[in-house]
Amino acid sequence: MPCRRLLILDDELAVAQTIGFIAEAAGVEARATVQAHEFFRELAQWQPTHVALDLMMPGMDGVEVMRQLADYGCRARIIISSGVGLRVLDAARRSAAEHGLNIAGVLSKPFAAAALRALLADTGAASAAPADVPLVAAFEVTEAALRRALEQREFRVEYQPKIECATGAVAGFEALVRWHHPDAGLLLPDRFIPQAESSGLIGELTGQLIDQSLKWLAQGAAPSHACLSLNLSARSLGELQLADRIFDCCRQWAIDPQRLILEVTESSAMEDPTTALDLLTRFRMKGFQLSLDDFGTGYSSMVQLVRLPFSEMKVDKSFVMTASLSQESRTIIKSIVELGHGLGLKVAAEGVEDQQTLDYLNSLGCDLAQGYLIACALPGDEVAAWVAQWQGST
Ligand code: G
Ligand code: G
Ligand code: MN
Repeated sequence: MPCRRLLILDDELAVAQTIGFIAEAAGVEARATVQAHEFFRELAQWQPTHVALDLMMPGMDGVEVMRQLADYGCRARIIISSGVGLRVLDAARRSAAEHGLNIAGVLSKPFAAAALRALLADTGAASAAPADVPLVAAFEVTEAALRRALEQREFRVEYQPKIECATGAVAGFEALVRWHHPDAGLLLPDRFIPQAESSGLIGELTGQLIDQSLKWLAQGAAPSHACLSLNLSARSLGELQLADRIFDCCRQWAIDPQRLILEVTESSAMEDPTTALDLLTRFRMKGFQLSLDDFGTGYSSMVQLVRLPFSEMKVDKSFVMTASLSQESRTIIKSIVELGHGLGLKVAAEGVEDQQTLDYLNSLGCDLAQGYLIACALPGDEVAAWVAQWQGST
């Protein structure tokens, strides 16, 4: 049997893990997710041959997830599971099949391990789309493809909230780019930023994203004091006009430059510290804030770091995501918070996935937090509703 990969979406982690164990015991690789955001990320990156989807999830609509799967042209074999009655499951199966999805069958909860094994063993040989066909055809990110996408304005910014640890108040949003490709579906930045950099198109891409996100900020979906963080590529740090360009854009939309935080990574700031110092100084002189992203993963000289005019430091998510499990990660976070505060910087932690970690960060005096516990990156037109709901619950 060809290599089978099962991706599970079930809002109950224990159920998702149980399905995963049964699959693995049957020789199928499995990954469990509990949120649609995680699920679609894995879908794009891991390209499962099979998908197990819970239909009834509070706060998330399994039918909507199926519609999106159809939009992506998902070719994986889909197993629909749920505690609802068989008739509802069957209606869902028919609707999914009408959307062109490749349905392996339905699994009514509670289910027997054997029923799941039978559905996994069925690779749909009779169907037009064999299970080992990857979900998204290998899509090559070429310079021409990037140029076309820039012309067609296929790059869309999403916004991930950032809160104050101590009060839970919304402090700002990080702009994260996504590429909505008409055939390949949703592409995440790791798939195309390196190519945009090497083909010399990163400047134009950054320009479009700045226009888009500043316009969004000016429209007022975010609270009026909220900051907007923008990621700058290492390549952009050699472009001395960038500061003027962003400044002009602020003027166009009547945005106070102090509301913008420009994020650069530790390694890119250290690549050419002299040029970086020039550009970063110009940014600060124009009133922008500067953040040192992914801190703790690069190899920077402490001296260079102190010389560069940062206002914030972001603890890399690899430490934060593992804080509740690893004493080592907690020790690293504690040292970074102390270092940042010692240098007079605000410290933000990204990758906060559980309450225990947020409590720990708060006990250290860490200023800001960002992560799936709070929210994932949201489309611009969903932010106002998220803010209202967040403010109502804190
Ligand atoms: O959510 P996520 O997969 O979006 O982001 C992955 C990486 O892509 C992060 O390291 C982030 O810094 C980078 N990234 C996201 N948006 C942008 C952008 O607009 N410009 C640049 N240069 N990098 C970005
Ligand atoms: O710019 P930077 O490398 O810091 O980009 C942040 C990245 O982290 C993005 O890819 C974003 O989607 C991702 N991210 C944000 N919050 C979390 C989280 O809580 N857990 C995980 N695993 N990733 C996160
Ligand atoms: Mn970032």
